[in-house]
Amino acid sequence: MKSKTKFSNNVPSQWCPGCPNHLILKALQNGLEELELTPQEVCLVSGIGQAAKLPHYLKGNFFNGLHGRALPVATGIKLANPKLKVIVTTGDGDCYGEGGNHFLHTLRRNPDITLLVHNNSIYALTKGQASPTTPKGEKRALNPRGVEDEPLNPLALALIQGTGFVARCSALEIEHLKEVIKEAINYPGLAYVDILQPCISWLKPSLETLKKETFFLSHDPQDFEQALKIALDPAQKWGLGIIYKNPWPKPVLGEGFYQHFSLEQLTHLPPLDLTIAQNLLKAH
Ligand SMILES: Cc1ncc(C[n+]2csc(CCOP(=O)(O)OP(=O)(O)O)c2C)c(N)n1
Ligand code: SF4
Ligand SMILES: [Mg+2]
Repeated sequence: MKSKTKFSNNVPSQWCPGCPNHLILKALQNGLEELELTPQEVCLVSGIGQAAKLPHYLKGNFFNGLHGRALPVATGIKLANPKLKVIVTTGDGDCYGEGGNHFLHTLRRNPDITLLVHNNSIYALTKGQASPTTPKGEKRALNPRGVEDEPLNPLALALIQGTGFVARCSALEIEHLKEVIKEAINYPGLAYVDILQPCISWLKPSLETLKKETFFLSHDPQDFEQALKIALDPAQKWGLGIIYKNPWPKPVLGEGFYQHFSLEQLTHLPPLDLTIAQNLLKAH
């Protein structure tokens, strides 16, 4: 794994030394380089949180917006310029909590973007409060008697919403992570990767737990029923790999628009919409 790529920049990192977010960044930079992409062809989109800082440290286009709002922005960017590789980097709080509504609707809309969730099961930036993926019973400063809610199962949710590419990776398995990221970027449609990312300051889960418990899955990722079983089975919660990859990708958001309308047909639209439509057709 190269430490310097054409996606490296010199922005000083605000992450704790030793945070596995550094490994996710490295896997992404190397993956993009191996795909022979240029910084001009990539657009990173994020909200707020430690995970959401990743676009600051990668050379390329980026949009750093409001907490939880990365997915609708990324969808808009992809529709406006379908040639860009659009990648969202977000945390479990940002994506499943504050942005839960956007997560749900992006899953069913199927824009052709890549979604990387740094899942440390806490709100790390704001000092370790419980997030939607914090295990039940876990004691936190604001939950001194333990979290009462059942954790969200975002992988199962993504599967039942018809997401074509669903994977679980570990930030500590950096080569594997890089390969899955490359496959996700090349997948036509929403490709979603939940990345187990221990936070070494607030310790969820510990590095040792992650190293000890994770294993590589060996099922057929084209088998939807098997994929759903894995996502629902607590005994498989440390299983890493592509859980599901639909070999018959669904149409992506916007595809119908580009395929079924000509510029002539669009001349009946009101002036503002016509300008947007012309730009879209030119970009495609
Ligand atoms: C609307 C809004 N609510 C709350 C916050 C405070 N806030 C900033 S980051 C964050 C949690 C981020 O958690 P996560 O997405 O899991 O990222 P991590 O820091 O764990 O990588 C919160 C609650 C905010 N900035 N904006
Ligand atoms: S607080 Fe946790 S997630 Fe944030 S940079 Fe430090 S180790 Fe990483
Ligand atoms: Mg988090």
